[in-house]
Amino acid sequence: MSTFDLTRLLPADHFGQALRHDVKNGMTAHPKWLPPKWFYDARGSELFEEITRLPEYYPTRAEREILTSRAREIAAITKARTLVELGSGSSEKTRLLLDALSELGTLAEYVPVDVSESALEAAGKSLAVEYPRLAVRAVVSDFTHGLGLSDGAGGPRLVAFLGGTLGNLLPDERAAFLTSLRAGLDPGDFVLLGTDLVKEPKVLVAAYDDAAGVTAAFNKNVLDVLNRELGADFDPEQFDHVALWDAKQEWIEMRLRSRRAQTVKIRELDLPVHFDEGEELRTEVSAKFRHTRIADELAAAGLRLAEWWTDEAGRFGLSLAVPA
Ligand code: SAH
Ligand code: AVI
Repeated sequence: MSTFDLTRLLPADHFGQALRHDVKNGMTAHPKWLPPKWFYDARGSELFEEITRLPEYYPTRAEREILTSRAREIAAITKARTLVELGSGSSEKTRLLLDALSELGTLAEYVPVDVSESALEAAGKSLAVEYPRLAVRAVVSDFTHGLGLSDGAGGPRLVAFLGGTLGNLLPDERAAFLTSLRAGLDPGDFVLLGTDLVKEPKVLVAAYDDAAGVTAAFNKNVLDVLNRELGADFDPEQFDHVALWDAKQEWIEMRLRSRRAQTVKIRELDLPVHFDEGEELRTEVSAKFRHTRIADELAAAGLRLAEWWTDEAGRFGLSLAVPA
């Protein structure tokens, strides 16, 4: 019998208040910035799915390649009864894990966790039909605000964090996130972490500045979110999409560059925001990793890297970690 339910973990007004706080904080900072989680309204989630199919955006294909060849091995090692997935989005690649764990016969529950309720609804409903013996218990939450990892159907639990989304956290957020993830684990649980790897800047920049302009639309969509949710009057046409490689930090930065001097009003915050001509608003960092840095950051959070796989071309890494 298939089950799908959806729980909102945070209080009803959480996201509204958090958006107000982040926008006030980021728009009055120098340089201006916004956290990338605000990309993902229903349209942003759809645009991200479109990005995953672009010829330039290799991470999804590379991670799928690894999961295709390793899912059975991951199932055999973890024997997971509960699969929790953070930032699950469409759960598209996750099906490889669900298939392998179902085939092994250990899996009872899948817990996708995401800020995007529309993505959870769409994915959860089809998964419940595709996997009739699985309980799908979606959770709308922000994984940077405490994980509240439920026991689900019980251990062992496999907590998957795929797609390279860890790289969208700033270094201090990343350390806090990994520490809180570790604190929520029991002995015998596992973490499966997907991370994009450092490579030629030309390849990286193209992945974030595609010829068809889908990433530009994804980037500008955050302005539509602010217009709708906070009564702002951004004209997305007056901003250019920028993607650049920061070789020192080893991350891609996405920015929106003001085409002219302009003052935008954010009505609900009673906040005028002035942009000089050419001034940039940082909307995302996407850190790229090396094997050693992943092992070190996991170790600093009390996690031991147990297995490490890459795709054939060495573009993307998948780590299996355990409590140290
Ligand atoms: N895991 C999928 C989707 C990656 S896109 C894949 O590999 O293709 C990133 C996902 O993380 C989006 O669905 C977005 O809504 C979600 N997300 C981003 N920040 C989040 C946060 N702070 N808390 C919970 N989910 C978040
Ligand atoms: C979700 N995350 C890992 C994506 C990335 O590649 O950093 C988001 C994205 N931003 C632009 N394109 C895709």
